[in-house]
Amino acid sequence: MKPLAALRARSKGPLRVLLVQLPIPELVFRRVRGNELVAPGYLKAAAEKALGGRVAVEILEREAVDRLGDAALARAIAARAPDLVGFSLFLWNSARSIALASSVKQLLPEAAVVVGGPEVTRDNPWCVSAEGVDVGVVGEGEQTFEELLRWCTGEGPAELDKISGLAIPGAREVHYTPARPAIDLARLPSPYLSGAVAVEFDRTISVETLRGCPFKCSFCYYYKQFSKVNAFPREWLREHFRYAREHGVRELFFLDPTLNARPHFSEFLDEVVAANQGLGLDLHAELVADMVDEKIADKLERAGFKGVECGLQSANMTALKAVNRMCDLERFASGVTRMDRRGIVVKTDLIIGLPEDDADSMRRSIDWVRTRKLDADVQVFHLMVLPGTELREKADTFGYERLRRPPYYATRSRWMDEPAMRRSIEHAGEVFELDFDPPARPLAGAALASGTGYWSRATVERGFTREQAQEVATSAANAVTVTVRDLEAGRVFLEEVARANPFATLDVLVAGAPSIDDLRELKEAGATPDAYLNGYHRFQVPRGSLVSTRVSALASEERLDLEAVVPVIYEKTVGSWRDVGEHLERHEGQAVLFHRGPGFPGTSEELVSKLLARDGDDPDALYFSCAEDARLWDERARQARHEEAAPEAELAPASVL
Ligand code: B12
Ligand code: SF4
Repeated sequence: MKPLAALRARSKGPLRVLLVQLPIPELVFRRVRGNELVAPGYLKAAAEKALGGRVAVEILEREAVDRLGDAALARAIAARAPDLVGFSLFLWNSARSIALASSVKQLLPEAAVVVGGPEVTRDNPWCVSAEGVDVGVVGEGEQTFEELLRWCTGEGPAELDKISGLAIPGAREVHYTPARPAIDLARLPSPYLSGAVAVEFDRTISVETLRGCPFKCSFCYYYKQFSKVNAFPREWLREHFRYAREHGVRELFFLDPTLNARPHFSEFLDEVVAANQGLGLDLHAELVADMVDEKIADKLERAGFKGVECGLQSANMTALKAVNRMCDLERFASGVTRMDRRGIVVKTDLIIGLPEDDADSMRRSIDWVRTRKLDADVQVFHLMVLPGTELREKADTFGYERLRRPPYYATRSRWMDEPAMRRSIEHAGEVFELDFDPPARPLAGAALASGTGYWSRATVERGFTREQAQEVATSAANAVTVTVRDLEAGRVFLEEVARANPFATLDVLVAGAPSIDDLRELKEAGATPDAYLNGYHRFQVPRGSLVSTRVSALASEERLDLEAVVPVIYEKTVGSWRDVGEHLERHEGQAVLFHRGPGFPGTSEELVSKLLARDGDDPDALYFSCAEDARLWDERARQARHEEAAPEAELAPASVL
């Protein structure tokens, strides 16, 4: 019997449900920001409200989803012995989640797997037809999920396909049941107020006040996901601010597609001003800048908005018209400037590759944003032909060649080929003096955290066997730093880590005196070509480069030959102040790593102060193997420059392996 049907036939105890939402992958192990478990929170709260004790819904905690590698995650899921596992699929996690579903089934063959989220659409059947998936939920999920769970507990219609909003995999194709109409948001319990999710370390909450969007930009899925624009009840806003006050929240993100696409926005802002009075939350939202006049800008400031995102996408009106996007360029610029003057940081978005945009018009758009000073914070995206969008339906008319799997990039249009797209991104980088999504530096410094059941950092010495590697590989984190001190043992180790964790990112530091071929071989051994970052960074790296496995060299002698190919970090064990000075002098302008020798006389405070006086202008160039040195360096050198903390400073140090 298939798992779903078997669930319906079972009789005893509550149905155990586990919800899993994997984060946006990172190149190095760090505290993940932004993986707010809002969707699982809604689903849990709605299911428990409707089914009471007949279901027990658990959300796999951030400590697990944000950190574990593929093998450890499969075990963590199986250990909870759920009857049903629900995955939230976004383009950054869909391939990984689906592979994970299949691994979970091997450990737990009776468990049923349900997928939902913006990847599950009628034109994107691959994520439902994949092995390991039993059923998909299309669009707004709460009501459909509730009915599906009822079905699993033996209630409701005998046939599954009587439930609206499902994608049911068949032998040949996926069968879609009728679309689910918009649900009554007044009945919906909140993920936060219900206690389904808690405030995390970043003290942020994400709140919707509207679902859907009245605009219909053809590249966007926001307005297609929810069948109409639907508002949450008025008290919802005040209740969430009250919750924020009681739970020490510092920042609130509105998830509404377009916060000001509503009648009476000015009155809505009055309510926000009142709710945030005396609380002082930093607020963030997406807005249409054209609709921000002086009065609205004043109210945004008074309400506590610190950051807003405004999509310009292109300054070429023909391109905007081709994607049904309305914009008045002058009003857009005035709106952004008004907010900017009030200290609200405006993120202006541009998209490269829209229909009717060629290299010249893209160049003009970029230059326009620059000359109008709309680039205080700018994001340049590459066009994604997203599932469920009108643009995908019309893709052939526009001559799009595109990736059929995430991130669904357009690689050619009638107006631009791939080299032209790459040049546009380069041009944007030059004009805005930005490196978009720069990779985090290698974690060559202090030892990293190991949590219960996983490791994120390992040093492989001679004598480490394949059997040992196989055992260790199953508890790797989702991003690991491996220092290789023996080439053969390192190769075997990396092979096993990559095999057990095909979506992991591996940062490999090779010590000794490797040749370029050795480095190549290690990169191949640790390759995880299916990892999302390889697709995501496609336009920033040479064609075919593997981003998810990075190899750097740890050298004690000058290696100019390697410097042309990989990052090189010069390491030295220092026993005196003189050693420190010599190491810096010898490697001026290069990255250096200090190991504290046993007799080194200085405290962390002294070492960091001296180095700051000397080399404080490039915090990224200095690494420390002593955790306290690294922490202090980070605190002083970066904070002096108002920079975000380096990833290694964010997690408590502990040794591993
Ligand atoms: C917050 C947000 C982010 C956050 C991260 C969110 C996170 N969880 O980590 C940030 C700001 C980091 C982000 C970044 C990006 N985002 Co974004 N983001 C959103 C946003 C605004 C809200 C997501 C959300 O929580 N919604 C609220 C919940 C309730 O809705 P939901 O998640 O869809 O869940 C409902 C259903 O889908 C369903 N459901 C969901 N999961 C499950 C699971 C089961 C089992 C079931 C039954 C049902 C179900 O039920 C839920 C309740 O109704 C959405 C737009 C939107 N309004 O949804 C875009 C959206 C998710 N982002 C999108 C995109 C494209 C991006 C970027 C790739 C943009 C870019 N070009 O760089 C980047 C990612 C960068 C990268 N490195 O890849 C797309 C994703 C499309 C897709 N196919 O996945 C969306 C849909 C917007 C769009 N353009 O149409 N994003
Ligand atoms: S791009 Fe923005 S304005 Fe356009 S449909 Fe999507 S959410 Fe609405």
